[in-house]
Amino acid sequence: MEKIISFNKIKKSHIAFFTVAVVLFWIKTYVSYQIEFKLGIDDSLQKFLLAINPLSSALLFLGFALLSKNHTKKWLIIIHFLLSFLLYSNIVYYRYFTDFITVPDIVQAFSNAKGLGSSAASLMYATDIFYFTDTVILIILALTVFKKASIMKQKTFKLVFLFATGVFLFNLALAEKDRPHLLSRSFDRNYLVKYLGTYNFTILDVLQNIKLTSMRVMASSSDITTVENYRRNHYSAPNPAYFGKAKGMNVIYVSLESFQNFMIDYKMPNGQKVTPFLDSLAHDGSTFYFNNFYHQTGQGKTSDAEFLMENSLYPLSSGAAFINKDQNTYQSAPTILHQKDYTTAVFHGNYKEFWNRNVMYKQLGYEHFFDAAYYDMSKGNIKNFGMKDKPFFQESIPMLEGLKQPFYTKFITLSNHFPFEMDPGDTNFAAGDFGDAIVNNYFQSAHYMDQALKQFFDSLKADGLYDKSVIILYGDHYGISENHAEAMAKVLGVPAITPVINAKLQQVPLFIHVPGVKGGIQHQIGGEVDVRPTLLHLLGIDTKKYIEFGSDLLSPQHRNWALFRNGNYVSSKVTQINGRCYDTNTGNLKIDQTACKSINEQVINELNMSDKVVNADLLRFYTPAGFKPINPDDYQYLGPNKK
Ligand code: GP9
Ligand code: MN
Repeated sequence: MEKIISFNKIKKSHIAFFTVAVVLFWIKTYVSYQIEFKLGIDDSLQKFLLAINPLSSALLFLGFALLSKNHTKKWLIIIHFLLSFLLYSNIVYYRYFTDFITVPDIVQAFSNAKGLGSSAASLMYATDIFYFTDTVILIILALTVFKKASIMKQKTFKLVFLFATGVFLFNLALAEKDRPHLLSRSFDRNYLVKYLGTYNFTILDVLQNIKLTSMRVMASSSDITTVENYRRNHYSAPNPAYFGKAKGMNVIYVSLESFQNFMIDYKMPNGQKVTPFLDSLAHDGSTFYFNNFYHQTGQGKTSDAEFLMENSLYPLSSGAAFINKDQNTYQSAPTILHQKDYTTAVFHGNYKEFWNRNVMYKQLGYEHFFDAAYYDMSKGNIKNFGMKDKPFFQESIPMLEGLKQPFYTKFITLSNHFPFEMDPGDTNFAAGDFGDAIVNNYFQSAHYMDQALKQFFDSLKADGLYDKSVIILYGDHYGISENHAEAMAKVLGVPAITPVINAKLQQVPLFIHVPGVKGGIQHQIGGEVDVRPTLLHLLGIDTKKYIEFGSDLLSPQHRNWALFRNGNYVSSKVTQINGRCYDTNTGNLKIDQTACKSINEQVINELNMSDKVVNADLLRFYTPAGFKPINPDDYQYLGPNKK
């Protein structure tokens, strides 16, 4: 009898309904942490933090529903759904990017809406319905068991809120203890989520964005002085053997979509080479092939690689500079060369709004942007985001030939893009057999891209441009994310992907061909930020007066390490990953963990300096001697029919 009475009481209590909502949400979030995200949980404190952080968020956010006296249930369900939606969006995003969504990403999603559909769909599974079942359960409970739940007192809300804040502060204190400066040095989103949870991470991210906006407003011309001094002390003087060897030549950049360095010289189990053309460049002796070269991109992917190569500045720690910093002042390579009478142009078989390129390219000083409007985008020619590489190069050649020389141009390929699918008839190269469809496809699409590149080079040789142009090919970023570690271990023939192997998988190939200059395989360690000084020095332009962060790869003073956007780094001796120090060659943890300290300090300093320049738009206070500040309105990308 007593039991029935108390159950009747519970049915009428909003706080009981609230508790059910919190518990369901807590369990779901915790389960998602276990199955969807690879957060690298190392010890029992971290396990504990991971278990309580979804509780503190559930209490806090769902607690707001208790503010509404008359519609508590309705608000609980709405907030529950919105949080579930945020969680699920993060899950889908993580499956591809191994990263979490940030505020700038949401802005990006709107600007990149075209073409994202098929990518996103291939990351969603029928079983994902699980992430919304608890919301459905809540709706059913609200209409049945808790139909008559009565109004709750304000006092209860205050208590819940106090309790939630208490749990959160406890969570934060433990996290700070385990990982000091967690909030102040938020380079790595993985950490923030591991310690504070996905929802609190989103709140932090919103605050961070407000901070960044105010940084620009507060900055003054004196801030650039520190950067100038830093720059002066970190300049790698050009190598006299190469300085000016490409003076007056054309420049042709090719961005190789998602192309990783392990593919060079890779042979399928049947002995077939995947990229025979690129392999031949690596060994022809007249092309520089950098085989210890790393991508340094963040969430801006292809556009971050462009940003690094063109400005020698690091991309943003969150979001894409192409979208969030499109009004900054830049002194980019195309602008520098345009002021030396180069024609500047980009070729890309996708719509010009993608990655906000149509706005950003004006800031970077590009005169021409040959986007989708210039290509035959009919069905057979496109896949994924846009043009297939073969028709793309074929149709580009006459447009390239039409440019006044010397020119500085960039070609952005697309076929080797996630999920790496090919249309029937586009390749006869057999897919891999590594037990993972994405990884298997990767070999086919890379092979197709390789053939397209060969065809492009053949055309350049036929029309004589090959002998008058510096050609730079680079992989923009990884193609196969950490989520495919099992298959990648098979691909590489190793028992497992260790942290150091994973770091080395961030290597992308870099090729530089300079007519008349002997090349060869180059082992020095570098990253995308280093390409601009390397190129400008080859073209005979000293970079001393420019604010840039790269170190000329061919300079005898080259620093020989590469940092990643999250603060990890690789040097010839040590590799630092998430605060741990490894031996680069053996892959083992160093017994002496302080061995990583000295380069780590340089890395932190370097990222801080670059972030200052980009976040506070400091180049607006600095004009290199002889450089004319650009006016973006000088450029208009109106399409082939309007001039
Ligand atoms: C789209 C292309 C691909 O235009 O640059 O972008 P990604 O997804 O690799 O950043
Ligand atoms: Mn890309």
